[in-house]
Amino acid sequence: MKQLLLLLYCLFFFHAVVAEDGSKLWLRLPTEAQATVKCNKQSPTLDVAVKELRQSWQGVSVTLSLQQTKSLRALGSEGYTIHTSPDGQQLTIASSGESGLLYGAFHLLRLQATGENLTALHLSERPSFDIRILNHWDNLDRTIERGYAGRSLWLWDELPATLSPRYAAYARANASVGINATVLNNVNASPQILSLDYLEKVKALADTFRPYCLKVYLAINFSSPSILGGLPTSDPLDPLVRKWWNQKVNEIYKLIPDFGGFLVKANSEGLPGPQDFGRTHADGANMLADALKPHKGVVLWRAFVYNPDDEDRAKQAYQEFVPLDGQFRDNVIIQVKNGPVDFQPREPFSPLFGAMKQTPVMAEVQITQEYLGFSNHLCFLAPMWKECLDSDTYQQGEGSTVARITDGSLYGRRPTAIAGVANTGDDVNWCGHDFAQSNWYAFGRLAWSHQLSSEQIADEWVAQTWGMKNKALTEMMLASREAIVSYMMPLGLHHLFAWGHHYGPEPWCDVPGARPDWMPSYYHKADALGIGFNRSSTGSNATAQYHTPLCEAFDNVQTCPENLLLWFHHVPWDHRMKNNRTLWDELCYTYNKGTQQARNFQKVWDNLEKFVDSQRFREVQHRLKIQARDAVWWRDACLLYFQQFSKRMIPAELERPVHELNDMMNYKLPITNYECPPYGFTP
Ligand code: GCV
Repeated sequence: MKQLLLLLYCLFFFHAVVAEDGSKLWLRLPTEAQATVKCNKQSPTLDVAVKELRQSWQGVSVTLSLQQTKSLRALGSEGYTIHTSPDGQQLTIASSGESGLLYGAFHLLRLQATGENLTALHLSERPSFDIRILNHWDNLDRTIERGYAGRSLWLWDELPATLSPRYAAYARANASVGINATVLNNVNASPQILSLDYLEKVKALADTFRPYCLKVYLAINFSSPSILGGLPTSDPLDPLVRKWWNQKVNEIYKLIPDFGGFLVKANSEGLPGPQDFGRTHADGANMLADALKPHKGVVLWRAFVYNPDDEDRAKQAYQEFVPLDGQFRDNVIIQVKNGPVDFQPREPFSPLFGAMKQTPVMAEVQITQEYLGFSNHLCFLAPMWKECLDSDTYQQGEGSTVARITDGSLYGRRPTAIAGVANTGDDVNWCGHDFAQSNWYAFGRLAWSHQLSSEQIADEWVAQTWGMKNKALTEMMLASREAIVSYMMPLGLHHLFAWGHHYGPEPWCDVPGARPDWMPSYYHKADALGIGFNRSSTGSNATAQYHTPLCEAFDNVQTCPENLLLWFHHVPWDHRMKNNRTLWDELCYTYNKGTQQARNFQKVWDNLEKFVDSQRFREVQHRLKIQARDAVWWRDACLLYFQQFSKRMIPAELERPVHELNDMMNYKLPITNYECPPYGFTP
C-alpha cells in the first residue's frame, strides 16, 4: 500500500513538473469546463472559438453572435462587444466578423484567468492597428538570425506532408493576444522561399493558421527574378521583371488566396535592391505593390538603410526616404525601426515617423533581445515600446504621437500596421527565458491596444503565467528595461556591444578593416575631453530632423533629456548633471545602480519560491544569476575602459570593479550562429 502511495505521489509529482515546463505560455487554462456555448454559424474559426470556451469557460452560458448591425460594423470585422444579460444568466459576444468572435472568446478567457469581476460585463473593443505582424528572422536551414530560443519552429524538410502540432499551438497563442499576421522567413531572404517547392510548404502553414485568423506574409529577396527566374536583370522598371513578379504573385494567390503580402529589406547591409539598377526605393516598392494590388496584398518596405561612408548613420533613413514621400502606391507601408540606429537599449524615436506626410509608416520593434542580453536577461519590453509609441513628434503640433501617426488617427491613412521581430524558437518554452514570453504577449496586447499601460499588461501576464497577482513581480518587470539601460548603456550611450553577436560589452572593439559604423568608438567617441556623439547643430545636426520644439530641446545640452544626453552631445567629463554630480560620477552611479537592480531581481524571485512550480522557478533563478553576473561585467568593462579617458576616480562610496580591464579585453565569447550563451564573462 505504502509503495502504491509512493508511486502515485511520484506520478503526481512528475506530472506537475512536466506540466509546468513553460510550453503552455500564458494559456494555462482549465480544459474540462464543459461550458454551454452557442453560435449561430459554423466555420473553422467559429469552431475554434466555441471549443476554446466550451473547454475552459467556467461561467454562465455564452452566445457567439455574428451580426451585421451598424454599431458592430463600426468596430470592424475584428472588433467585438461582450455583454451580460440583465438577469446575469447569459453572456453574448457579438461581432460583424468571425475573427472578432474569436478575439472576444479569448478576451473572456483572459478576464477569467486574471481574476476579474465577471458579473456584469459591458465591453466594446477594436484593434489599434489593422496589421499586427510578427517578423520571423528564420532561415530556411532552421537557424534563426538573432534567435535565442533554439531552432526555427518551421520544419521545412517535413512540410507540407507533416504538420507539427506546434503550428496550431503557435497560431492559437497569437490569436489569444490578437496577432493576425506573420512573416515566416528572415528579411535577409533566400530567393528559394518563392520556389514552388517552398510555396507548397508555406501553403500548408497558411492552411493551419487560417482558422486562427493568422495571415501569412513572406520576406522576399529583390534579386529573385534573376536568381530564381534566370532573368538577366531584376530592374524594377524592366517589363520582363515586372511580368515575372506578376506571375509569381498569381502563383502564390492560387495556393494561398488570403496571402498578406511581401516584407522587403532592400539596399541594406549588402542585400540587393532597386538602387543596384539606378532606381529608387519607390520604384522597387511600387513594382511589387502593383503585382499585389489585384489580390489586396500589401508591401511592407523597410527603411532600415545606411551606408558606411556617410557622416552619421542615425540620419540616413530620413535622408533617403523623405524625398520619396508621396511617390509610393497606396498599398505600400514604410516599416521603420523604433529608433534611428538599431534597436539599442535606448534610442530617441526615429525622426522618420514625424517626417513622412503622405506615406503610411509603421513601427518595427524587436521582441527578440539582440541588444538586451538575449534570452538570459529578464527585460520586459512594453515600457520601451510605449516610450516610442507615446513620443510626440509634433508633426501637426502637440499630440502628434508616433502611435497616432501609425494608427491612422492623425491622418486616417490605411492600412495601419505594427511589426515585432519574433523571439520564438523550438525550445520547449518557446522563448528561452520564461519571462521572454511576456514580450511576445506584450507585443500582441499593445498591437491590439496601444493605450494599455505597461503595468496592466505585466499584471495580466503574471496572473496568467504564474497563477498569482504579485506586486513585487510586476514591479521587477516594469523596472527591468531601465535597469538594463543602466548597467549597459546609460545616459544615451549606444552600440557598445561585442563584435558580431552583440551579447557582452566591447567599448574598445576595433576590428581592422571593418565598417566604421559597426564599431563602438564610432558611437561613444570617448576622448580626454568627454564622451558622446555630437548630433547637435555644431555636429552632425541630426537634431534638425526633429520638429520644433524637440529639435531645439535636443540641440541644447542644458535642455536635452539626460537619458539621451550622450546620444545627441559630446559632453565634458565634468559637465554638471541636474543632480549636481559630474557626468563621470553620474555614469559611475548609474552603472552601479543597474548592477544593484539586477541583484535585487534575484531576491524578488527567491522570495517567490513557494508560489512557483519548481522547474520554472529553477530555470528563471539560473538565468537571473547570469544576468546579475553579466551586469557586473558590463559595469566593470565600461567604467574601466572609459576611465582611461576620463582619468577620474570611481566615487569612493561605490563598489570597486572586480574584473581586470585586460582580461575582459582579451576575452571572446565563443558564440556561433547567434545561440544564447550559457554564461557570460568568467575570468
Ligand atoms: C536581419 C541588425 C541585426 C541584423 C538584422 C538587421 C536588420 O543589423 O544585427 O541581424 O538582419 O539589423 O534589421 O535587417
